[in-house]
Amino acid sequence: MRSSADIIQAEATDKALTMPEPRFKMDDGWRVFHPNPSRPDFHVPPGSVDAHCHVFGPGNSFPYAPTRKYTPCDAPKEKLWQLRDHLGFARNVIVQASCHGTDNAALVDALESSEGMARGVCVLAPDVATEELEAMHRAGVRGVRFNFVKRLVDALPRDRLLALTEKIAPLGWHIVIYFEAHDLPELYGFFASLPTTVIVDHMGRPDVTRGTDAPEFDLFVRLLAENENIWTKVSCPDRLSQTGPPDYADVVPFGRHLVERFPDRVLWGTDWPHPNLKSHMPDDGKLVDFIPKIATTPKRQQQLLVDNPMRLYWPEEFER
Ligand code: 0GY
Repeated sequence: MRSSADIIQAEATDKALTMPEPRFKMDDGWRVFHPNPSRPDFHVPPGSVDAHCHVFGPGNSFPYAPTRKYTPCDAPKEKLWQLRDHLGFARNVIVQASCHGTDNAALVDALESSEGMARGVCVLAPDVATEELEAMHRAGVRGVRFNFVKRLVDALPRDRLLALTEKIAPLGWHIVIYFEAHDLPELYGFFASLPTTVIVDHMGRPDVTRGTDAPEFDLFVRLLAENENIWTKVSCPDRLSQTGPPDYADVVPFGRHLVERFPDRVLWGTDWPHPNLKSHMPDDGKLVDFIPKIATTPKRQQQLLVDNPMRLYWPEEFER
């Protein structure tokens, strides 16, 4: 007869066999996404799109890039689909995060298992082959991200970025740009020269303590006013706010200003699983409750959450 010690040992062995050791350990102090987000009070319109979110790994199947500047917790596609359903969204746009470098395998895997309900934005190496781009297009990739945030990446030189712009042209992809407000003066001319639709992440990351009439935000608004091909995501109050959750009150004037001024060039996303947040981990339900504060009428909400992202990512299904 087996003793209880033997049984415990056998169970431990079974567990070790079924649950391989994680190959990657998340960074010390890494904040894991909210385990149990609230159900939002705000009901998003039918067909809404979460137009900025990520998948991370799992690292054992989709290793994190050797060049990464952080190692996150795993945030697999199944969790993302659960969150989508819980919040009342229908679709996702998944953006390749810097921890996966230019290996878009986790992104493509998520797109392929989404039954057409997710599109993607990838990150490319300068020498990417045309066949690779075409395969990503078939999987649902519709854009490339140029990241200028120095703590996340060493940005490619501009001539390389322009060469990539030419490579994606035959596919009709757009460009997503991520930068911090203090770098905009230097990057302004480059952004204005991009020939595709261009989408700026997280409102160009304003310093919200400086108010909407500060010169930095003014410059950002000018970028959109002068370039009709440039859009922005009115996302990440959790990343920008100093007053904090659950209201993120200091971010409201920025989001509202952009939604009112450029109603057909704004997108919204959760930014799940919220990489690199230091102050707190947002409750995704409360982030959804932020939406009606910046898009204050049903018409604006429909544009922000359905019409604009559908026009860009699912034009074949958009019939307005
Ligand atoms: C950030 C936010 C993000 C990180 C990344 O590529 C990335 O690692 O995108 C984000 O997407 O919001 O500032 O760390």
